[in-house]
Amino acid sequence: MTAVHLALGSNLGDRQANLRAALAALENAHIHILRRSSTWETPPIPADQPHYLNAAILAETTLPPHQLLAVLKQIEHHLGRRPGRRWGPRPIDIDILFYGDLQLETPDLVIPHPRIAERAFVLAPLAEVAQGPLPVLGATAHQLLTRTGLQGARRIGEL
Ligand code: A4P
Ligand code: MG
Repeated sequence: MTAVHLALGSNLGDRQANLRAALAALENAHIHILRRSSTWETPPIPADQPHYLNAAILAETTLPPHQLLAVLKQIEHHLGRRPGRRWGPRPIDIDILFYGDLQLETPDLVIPHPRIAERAFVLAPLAEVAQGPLPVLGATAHQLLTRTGLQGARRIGEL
């Protein structure tokens, strides 16, 4: 079993329902959720799209990294995501933030996720499920969040 941190985002349709459906689908795919963050509402980057709901989870899985990515893409497709522009609006996005303390750079999978340290929409929920120093990065999510500021992210309730 490997401990993995995943980030979830939704800015189309019933955003909270999309996040919850993703959690149920993860459990069905043998990705066992150990901790879940609150739901956060966050301003979109880039700005020309609806606001996001974001969340983060700590889970454990026996799936190797690329199989985990394949399962996440299947779940995204199942929940209605279709290919669109990069960083464009989507009913669900599920990213691998960390996979144990693995460092990986392949054309289709980079771990840790490259943009964690600069994004409050990732760090604010992550800080709720990852208390200690983050794998590879060394700092805690809370410390990184102190540097970025909340960037307009606000906790809106339970996931
Ligand atoms: N990929 C590489 N590494 C990873 C990883 N660690 N986890 C590849 C997941 N995927 C990874 O992703 C594009 C490709 O990245 C995948 O095919 C996979 O092979 P995608 O989900 O299809 O497209 P994307 O999400 O638009 O691209 P990307 O680069 O993952 O974007 P980000 O950085 O995730 O940004 N604003 C707010 N407020 N909240 C958000 O959640 N999300 C984004 C997406 C932009 N702005 C946002 C939010
Ligand atoms: Mg993504």
